[in-house]
Amino acid sequence: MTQPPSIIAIIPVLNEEQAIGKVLAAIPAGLVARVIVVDNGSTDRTAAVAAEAGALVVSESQQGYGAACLRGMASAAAFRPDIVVFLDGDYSDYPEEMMSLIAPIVEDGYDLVIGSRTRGVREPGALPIHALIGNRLISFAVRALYGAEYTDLGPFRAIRFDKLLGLNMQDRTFGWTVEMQIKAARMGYRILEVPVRYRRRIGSSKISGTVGGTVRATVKIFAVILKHLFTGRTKESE
Ligand SMILES: Nc1nc2c(ncn2[C@@H]2O[C@H](COP(=O)(O)OP(=O)(O)OP(=O)(O)O)[C@@H](O)[C@H]2O)c(=O)[nH]1
Ligand SMILES: [Mg+2]
Repeated sequence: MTQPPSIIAIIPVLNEEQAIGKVLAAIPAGLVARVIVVDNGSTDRTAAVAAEAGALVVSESQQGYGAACLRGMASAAAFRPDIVVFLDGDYSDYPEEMMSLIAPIVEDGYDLVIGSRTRGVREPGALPIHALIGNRLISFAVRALYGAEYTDLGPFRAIRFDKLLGLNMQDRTFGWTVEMQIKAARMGYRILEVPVRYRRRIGSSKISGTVGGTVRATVKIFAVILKHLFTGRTKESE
């Protein structure tokens, strides 16, 4: 890895005009070469606020968390980064903790570092009980099926860019995070979880704040887990 490493942050956003400015302001100065904000069809001033704060704003018209992350990856490629960091644009993550995700890659040779909200301190209500239960069930299933010791599917994560490309990411919705974790485990990547803090989002909740949204996301994630289990078996038996 070149010294110092080139780091790009990718933030998918859908109507986060109240939050995105605070997220961008909290990213440690000088740590990242560029912040890419992927506007996923916002109808508010999200894109303008992000551009005013100095981010590179790109747009992805097809909605979905994974679609936005894939667009961010495609834009990041032009910068030939060593490492990319993903985080949410709703101010739930603490961008000032970014170095704790990057340091294990730079100093200790990890490929993927995931910020675990269950290992970290959460503001009451930031991860409602149904979201915690969904998260537990998923982590348990991934451990049972793939042997990977994950405790969370948190959005705040850093990964070597070459290793990310090697995963051939496909999921265009909320299966994106678990897809990355399953594939990284299967590829034998060096993976680390570090505790991160998590607070209540700014703006209205779209997924985990509602039981219906959480159930839909959990079902989707289980579908991804099973799909990869089946695909892996097929490949192994070829
Ligand atoms: N829900 C949703 N979020 C998107 C989409 N595209 C990008 N995002 C952004 O992805 C990040 C994660 O989405 P959130 O809605 O915060 O999902 P969550 O944290 O599970 O749930 P809540 O914070 O309760 O809404 C946020 O920065 C969103 O603005 C999309 O199509 N749907
Ligand atoms: Mg959120």
